[in-house]
Amino acid sequence: MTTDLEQLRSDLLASIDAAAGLDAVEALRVHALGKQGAITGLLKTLGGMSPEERQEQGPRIHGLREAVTAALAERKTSLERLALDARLAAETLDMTLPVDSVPAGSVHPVSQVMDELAEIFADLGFAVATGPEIEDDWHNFTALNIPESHPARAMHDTFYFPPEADGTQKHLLRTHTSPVQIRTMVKDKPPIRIIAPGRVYRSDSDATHTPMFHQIEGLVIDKGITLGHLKWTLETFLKAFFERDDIVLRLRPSYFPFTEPSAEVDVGYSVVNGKRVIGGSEGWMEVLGSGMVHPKVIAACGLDPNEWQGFAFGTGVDRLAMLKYGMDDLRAFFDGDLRWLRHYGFSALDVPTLSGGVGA
Ligand code: 2NL
Repeated sequence: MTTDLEQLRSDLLASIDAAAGLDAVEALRVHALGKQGAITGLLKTLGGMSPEERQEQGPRIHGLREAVTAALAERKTSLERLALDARLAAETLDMTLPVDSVPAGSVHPVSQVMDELAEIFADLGFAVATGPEIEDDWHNFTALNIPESHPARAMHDTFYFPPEADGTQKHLLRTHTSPVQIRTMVKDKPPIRIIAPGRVYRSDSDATHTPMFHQIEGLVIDKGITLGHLKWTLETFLKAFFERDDIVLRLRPSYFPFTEPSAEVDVGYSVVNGKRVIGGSEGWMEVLGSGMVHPKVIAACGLDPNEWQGFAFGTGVDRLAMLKYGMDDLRAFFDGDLRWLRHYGFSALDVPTLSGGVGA
């Protein structure tokens, strides 16, 4: 009996120790401690023993049951820990994997160009300003010296929201980013140097117009600002953006309600493989609108036009992207076609810098 118990104990403990999985541990528990189990069987024999025998065998059989129970629990815990370790190891992410070697999204050319513009103008001391896309009549038109009768205010150009319950304030989708500059002039003390890039909306849709497009405007307000500052700024910007030194500018008199005098900015282009590229002097292409900020606009923002002057300019970001990266269909910009995005998109790591070439 003694050797049988010792044998059973060492067999069971060895099997438990060698159990390969939780299923094997459970099978051993049933085998030893289940209804038909070996130890359960031994416990049942206690009832038929003489008191002396029971006094001797009882503690030994109970001791065996406790040892086996403890060994099962210990093996179970260690197997669970091994399983967790294996899972943690399997689910590890290798943070050192190069991002551009796996299939990933791309940066839209409009976003890339916006980043390039922010980088170039930051170097010239301009901050990026943003504002709401849902504007009111005053910030979008009135403060910019655009009269009630101006065609830009017509329903067919501007997306208006239904009137308020009291019939007053007309909300609209901003038709340009100028209201961002108005808000900055109202809020901040000059000197001001900002660019305002963002989405703008006009009720227009054909091969060359989309109802939503992207604009960037720039504004400088300071003392003693002249057209010379405007021309130098635009020339420096265009050279950095198109990454060429042979950029020539022509300022042509024009009209905007919010600038006086106003000038359209033409840039010299050349023809390469049948396509127009910026730079050289084979012809002129209109690229920006600009001018000296109208005194009425400065006054509308609560500043004294005799003390503060400035220049402003504006252009289409989508068009700048097309000119620089050679796309010829504006509508493709907003189709979300994956083949187009893969072809014209930029890597997330391709961050524009002045030293690396903004369009590197
Ligand atoms: C264009 C022309 C322009 C401005 C935008 C501006 C803004 C304020 C005051 C005065 Cl707050 N001017 N912006 C000035 C001249 C031209 O944009 O062709 N845009 C696409």
